[in-house]
This record gives sequence, C-alpha cells and structure tokens, in this order.
Amino acid sequence: MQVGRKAKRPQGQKVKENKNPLLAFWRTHNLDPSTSGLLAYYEEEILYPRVIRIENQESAEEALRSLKVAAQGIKIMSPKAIHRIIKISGIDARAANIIKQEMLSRGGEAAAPWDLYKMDKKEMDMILMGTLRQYGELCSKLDMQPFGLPRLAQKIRETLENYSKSLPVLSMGRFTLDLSSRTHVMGILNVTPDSFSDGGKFFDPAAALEHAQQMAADGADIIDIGGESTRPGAEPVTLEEELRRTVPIIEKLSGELDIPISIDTYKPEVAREALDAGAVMINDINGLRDEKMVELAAEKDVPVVVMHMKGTPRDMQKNPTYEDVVAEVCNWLGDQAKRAVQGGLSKNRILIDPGIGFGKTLEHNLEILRRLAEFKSLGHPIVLGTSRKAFIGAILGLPSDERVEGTLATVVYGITQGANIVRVHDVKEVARVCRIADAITDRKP
Ligand code: HH2
Repeated sequence: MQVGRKAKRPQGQKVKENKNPLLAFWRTHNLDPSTSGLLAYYEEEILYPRVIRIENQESAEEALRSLKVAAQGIKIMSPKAIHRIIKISGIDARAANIIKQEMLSRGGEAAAPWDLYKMDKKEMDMILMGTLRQYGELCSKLDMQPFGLPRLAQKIRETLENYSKSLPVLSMGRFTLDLSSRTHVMGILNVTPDSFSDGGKFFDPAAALEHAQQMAADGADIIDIGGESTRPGAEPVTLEEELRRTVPIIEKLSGELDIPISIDTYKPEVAREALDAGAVMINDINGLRDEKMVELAAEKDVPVVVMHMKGTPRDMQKNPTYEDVVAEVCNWLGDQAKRAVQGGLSKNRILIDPGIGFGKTLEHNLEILRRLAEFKSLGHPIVLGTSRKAFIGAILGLPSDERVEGTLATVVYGITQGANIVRVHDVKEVARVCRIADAITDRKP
C-alpha cells in the first residue's frame, strides 16, 4: 500500500532512492528529519488519509493484521473499529439516565428526548452510539444496575450478535441449505388462474411441472408452490380448490426434483396436505397468525417463512399507514417469532419476510428495502419478495412482464443489506445476479 505520493525532485539533484516516502521527501528537499521537515511534508499533502471500510469483526482484524499489529493489540483494538447505532423503544426514564451516563463515560453517546432530565416521564426512546467495545463494557455495567437494566443488557448483547452472526444450516427433509454461504433463490410457481404476473400460465399441471423443472435447471434452490393469488384485491379460494390445485403437483414434483418444495399458503389444512405430499417448508403470508399453523410447523419440524402483511389481500392496499414502517414490521415479526417459539417451533426454523407490497405504499416498500439490514437484528434469515411487484412498475412505468431489470436491482441491493433468500419469477437472471452480488459481498454480514 502506498502511503504518500512521491515529491517532485529539484532538477539535477541526485537523490538516493528510499522506500520510505517521508525520508525520500526530506532528501529531495534537503531537509533535516526535523519538525520543519515534517511540516513541509504535511503541507505538501503527501499523505492521503482515506476512510476505510470496516464492517465486521473479520474485516477489522484483517485491517489491523495488515498493519502488523501484535496479536494482543488486534484483540484489544478490533472491537473498537466497529461502530453500531442501536435504537431502544419504551425505556424507563431512570434506566435511560443511567445508560446515558454509562455511555458518555466510555466515550460513546446516548441520545434521548429532552424529557430525560425531567425524570417524570415514564417511557422514552433512545439511540445509542458506540463501538462494540463500548457496548461490551456498558452491558457489563448494566448487569449490576436496577430498573430492568440487566435484562436490557442481555437484549443489547443478543441484538449485536444477531446483527452479524452466521446463520445455521437449514435442514429440510433430505435437503440442507447453508444460508450463510450464498444467497438462495426461491422460484415462484403459481398454480392459479389470476396471479398478478404469471396468472393462468402454469394453471395446467403439465405446464406447471415443466416450469418447475426449468426453474430448477436455471438455478432455483427452492420451488415455492402457491394455489391462491394474494395480489391486492384478490378473492380467496376455497380450501378444496387450493388443495386440488397444489397437492397433485407437489406429489409429482417432489419425486422428480432434487431441490426442496415450499408451500405458499396461510391455511394450515393446505400446509398439512402439502407436507404429506412432499413439501418440506411452509411459506405463510399470514405470518403464523393462525395458531394451528404454529402447531403444524412444530409437529412436522419444518422451516416456516413468517411474512408481514397489514390487513388482508382484499383490503391491504387501502391507504396503509405506519409511524415507522421498519420498526413496526420488525417488532411484529419479532413478536410472531417469539410466539411461534413459545408454541413449540424451534427458533432456527423461523425465517422472516417484511412482505413487500402487502399493505405498503411505494414509499414504504422503498424504505423497507433501504433499511433491510435492520431486520438482521432479529437473528433470523431474511426472505425478500420483490419480484415484478407493482412498486417496480410504478417507478419504471412498465407492465409486470417487463420488470426483470427492476427486480434485479432490488435483489442486488437486498443482498448487500442482508437478504438470504430471494423469492422470484425470473430464476435464470436472478441466479446469475446473485452469484455476482455474493462474490462482491463475500456474504459476510
Ligand atoms: N409475495 C407473493 C406471494 N407470496 N411470500 C413471501 N414469503 N414473500 C412475498 O413477498 C410473497 C409471497 C405475491 O407474489 P406472487 O406469488 O407472484 O403473486 P400472487 O400472489 O398474485 O400469486
């Protein structure tokens, strides 16, 4: 790595080359290695300070190692190289006061409303700013404090760990998916007459089978089969009809495909029959609101995608409002995951999905994408379903069959922000894009 630009040598002057740019500069300018020499060096702007990218423990250690810092120094300094900002909601004012003092005394920061100093306000939000090192010390101190602070310390530790942890290998039936290794592609197979983008195309079983085979050949890691459209305004279909559409296809495909099949349904009865027919994963757009779905997933020990939706497909796009869409969706997903665990489902079976387009405006969808990384705080793999959706059409002014580039842009951005599985129609294009995005990001959180 070059530290400084070589200074221009005065004409005719013979100067011995020296690899150290500072010494070389002194010599070319006939300067002593003294303060004046140093000043001239800096005034010439030979040094090039550069903001470097350190995102995680690994890149922090690597940067220090490349400086030849001693092993002990790397251990001490690397947690200081990673800065995190945490928002805490509904904190007791007394607890907030202690946190503020503890953060400040460590050189960190804690922002709170002015009311903090009145001490009569019951609850408030706070934003903490600090290095991993400062958080570690803060939490050790909070462990000894009153007002629920030991519990909060535990939550802060968990959140920081979740944010950059490696995900477990997902086992499902005879398949395993290592979600930390790369982005996985979930190919959409809608066996419906009315889905917003491919409605009617694969309603015929022969066409559905052929399309699933093609998606597998194009690089799909999972095939997600749905028998009811959930596009805005869609009418629900009967249980019998949904079963009739999906179960025979799943039976046939599970014997033929060498990748797992997921059932896209919010009806526990459909999920049960689909699992019996060979599906090994549930994709629930209703986010496990139905207790029976939790019971089924726990009984069968299968992974479940818990998706957020505000309202129902019939009314979800009628003026959806949020105070802070990311906070609300994130908290709701956290609650649903907790409930599912209490209901017997193991924590590492739960995947979360912010539900792009389900009770969200264009701005909400963009905000969720922009801040997708915040969902990593929950510690569950993130599924992202942007494929050909209306918000892409609204920006580009294009119909659903011309939204592939728009979809690719959201997939790449989603991957950089932590998406682990992307649910898409255009498998071939997306699988290629994922390989490039994965190569760039090295899939490290
Ligand atoms: N989107 C749709 C359906 N299921 N599941 C998850 N987990 N995430 C999503 O974003 C998601 C989903 C809607 O898309 P599509 O299946 O293409 O359309 P339709 O509901 O009209 O069949």
